[in-house]
Amino acid sequence: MTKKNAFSFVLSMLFCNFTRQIEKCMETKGLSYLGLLLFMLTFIACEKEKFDANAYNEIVDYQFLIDNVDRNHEWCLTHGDTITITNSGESIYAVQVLTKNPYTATDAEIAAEGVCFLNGNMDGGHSTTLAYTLPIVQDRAYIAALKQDGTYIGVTPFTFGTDTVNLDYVIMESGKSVHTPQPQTFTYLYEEGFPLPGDFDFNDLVLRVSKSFTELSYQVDLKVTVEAVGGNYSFAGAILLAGISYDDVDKVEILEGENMDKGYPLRHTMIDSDKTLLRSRSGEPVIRLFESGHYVLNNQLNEVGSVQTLFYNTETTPVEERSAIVPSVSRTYRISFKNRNIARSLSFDQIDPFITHEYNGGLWEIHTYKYKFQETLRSIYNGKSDFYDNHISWSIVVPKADFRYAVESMSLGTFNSHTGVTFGPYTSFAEWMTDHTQNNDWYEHITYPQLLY
Ligand SMILES: [Ca+2]
Repeated sequence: MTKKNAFSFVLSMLFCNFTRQIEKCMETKGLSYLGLLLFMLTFIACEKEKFDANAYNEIVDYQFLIDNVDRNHEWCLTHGDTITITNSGESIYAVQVLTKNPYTATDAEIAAEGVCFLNGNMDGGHSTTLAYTLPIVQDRAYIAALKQDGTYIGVTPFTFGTDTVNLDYVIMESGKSVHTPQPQTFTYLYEEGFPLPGDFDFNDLVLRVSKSFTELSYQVDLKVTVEAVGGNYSFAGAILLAGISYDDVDKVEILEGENMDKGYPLRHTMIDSDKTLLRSRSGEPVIRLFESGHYVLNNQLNEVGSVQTLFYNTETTPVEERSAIVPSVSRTYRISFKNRNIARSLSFDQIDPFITHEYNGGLWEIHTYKYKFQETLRSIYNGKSDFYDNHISWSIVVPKADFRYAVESMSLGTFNSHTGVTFGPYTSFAEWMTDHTQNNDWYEHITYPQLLY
């Protein structure tokens, strides 16, 4: 029995839904003294026929691959703000917030964009307020001014936190040509099985989400790409737009015309609707992505008529009947809001892709850490989400479009406080875990590229 299986076993004890097999577990290789201690704790919990939150959290702590996780960790690699941009001239048609200077950098991204419009402000000029999100290590960004035909007039830098910039009073840097900025794109990593601890390789689902703007100021496009599915559990996927009312959305269209899981032939058990726009339990919009992550990447059923749950795009040398390399799958969801201010203020902070899966007779949701305890489609916790409040996340949001995730079963980075040894493709990930104020750019520093997909 592997360490992972041993702990799944212990967790099963914790949830008191199987016959006890103590002798078998005592013989388990790899179950350490602490594991046994935790096992006894859970055994006691089972004797009381109730869930022991302390024992559960000790097991999660033990199974997580890094000692001494910072108790104040919020798993956050970005910061966001709004900025108001004004000008009195007629030549500027649109403004953008860019992550870098497109005259010099080849990889600038558009973090926000708005058409200037008359707002009745004091000097009769134009004013627009945009929400943007940057990597937490980045304090400087750029405002770009554009003509109606989309060509760049110039850019000016600003410091994160600036309230207002009047383009009449700044020097705009310009040049002959720009490297065309791309829509800002984040990578979302998921560990399967919550509330069970897994191997925390964070590749059980890998999504890329980019946000862009259309000519019509009340629309936002979210391009979603399923890059990898490196897990065994079946799960469905959706996106919660947090802090927005369902009633503020007019419609959501898929530009490619069909769902990611087009033709899914089995019964929908996780998200029991075919509609693209759903309403959360608390009245927020939810975009349905797919019923089966595995089916998105391989729509051929196996001989017995079920979805093939191989590891997709997490093993560089595929093993037959275990893993495969397949093309990623993308769809663009065009969200039409009823109010353009909501469209322009939609930030990455409010975009919460989540997965839902069956466990212990219920349907659980795995959200980004900020929304860990959201009960978007169903009630799960019955008011007891505190039981699971252990500062461990089953999801990481990386503010990088081409972030390289770990290969199958490999942690992003580990740290053992007894030996002082760090290991993994991103050793500074482990250091970030032990102190959330340090190494907030760990994803930019690859230690062992051979451990990455
Ligand atoms: Ca995995």
